[in-house]
Amino acid sequence: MRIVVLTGAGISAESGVPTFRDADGLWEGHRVEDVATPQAFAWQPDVVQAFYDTRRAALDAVDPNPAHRALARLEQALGKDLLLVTQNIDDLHERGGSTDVVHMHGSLRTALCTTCHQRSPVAEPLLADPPCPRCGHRTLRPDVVWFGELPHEMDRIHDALAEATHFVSIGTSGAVYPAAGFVQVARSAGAHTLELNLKPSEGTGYFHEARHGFAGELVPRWVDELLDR
Ligand code: BV8
Repeated sequence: MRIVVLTGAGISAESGVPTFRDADGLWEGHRVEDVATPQAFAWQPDVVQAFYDTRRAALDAVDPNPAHRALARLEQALGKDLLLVTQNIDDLHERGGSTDVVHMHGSLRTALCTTCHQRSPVAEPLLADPPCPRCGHRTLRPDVVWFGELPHEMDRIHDALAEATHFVSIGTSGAVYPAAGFVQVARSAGAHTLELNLKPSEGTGYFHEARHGFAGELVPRWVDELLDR
């Protein structure tokens, strides 16, 4: 078995991290283009920095849930035969025990310097405009992939999709590309495709199998099944 797992905001919902599109979702208070685009950062950097500072601070008040921990168990069992790809910028996979997580849309825990292009752990809110610990310039931005920017590690992801025997999508609405297109890539490479989501996603029709419910229940049950088998 060579498995690629893709996760979205839904896997962190039961931990208390708001999703994007559900009611009271992140996008409720903000228009995507006002906070998650390079244009927005150029136009109103303080609003954008505050948006991500708030989400970063909120991470200290939440914990991983049984779905995160079940995927860490799966990594233990499968090692390199599992590639865990997340669209999430929270650190709950790592705090749940996963050690090799591809953050294709970036992370809240690091900052990116637009002068020296190096990453560094975030030590204080970026709204305070702290100097880059590497080059000293006060040009740090959130280390997230905004709309119109290329996601990270796309080659590694596509190589794994081409080899996969199983592709599993957890807690994502399938509304944002290129992540929303992975199921088709995996399926055309011969993988069995499974959706674990609260309700049918926009791409639910592309999956061989779909189980709908809470990730905190569906994911541990699926991992147990797989490991028993
Ligand atoms: C790019 C980081 C090109 C920031 C994010 C093809 C067609 C159409 C449009 C495009 C296309 N290709 C590209 C585009 C444009 C765009 C796009 O897809 N637009 C959409 C809106 C149509 N894509 C891009 O711009 C991408 N970049 O294409 O670059 C390029 C090429 C070469 C060179 C340069 C550039 C970049 C996209 C990444 C943007 N950044 N995040 C931040 O976090 O603030 S996207 C962000 O939104 C998330 O990371 C995630 O990807 C997406 C949110 O989706 P989900 O995670 O799925 O969350 P959502 O709330 O929507 O759904 C939650 C689901 O969970 C629901 O289904 C719900 O039912 C379920 N659920 C809830 N609770 C539970 C649950 N399930 C289980 N248990 C529960 N308890």
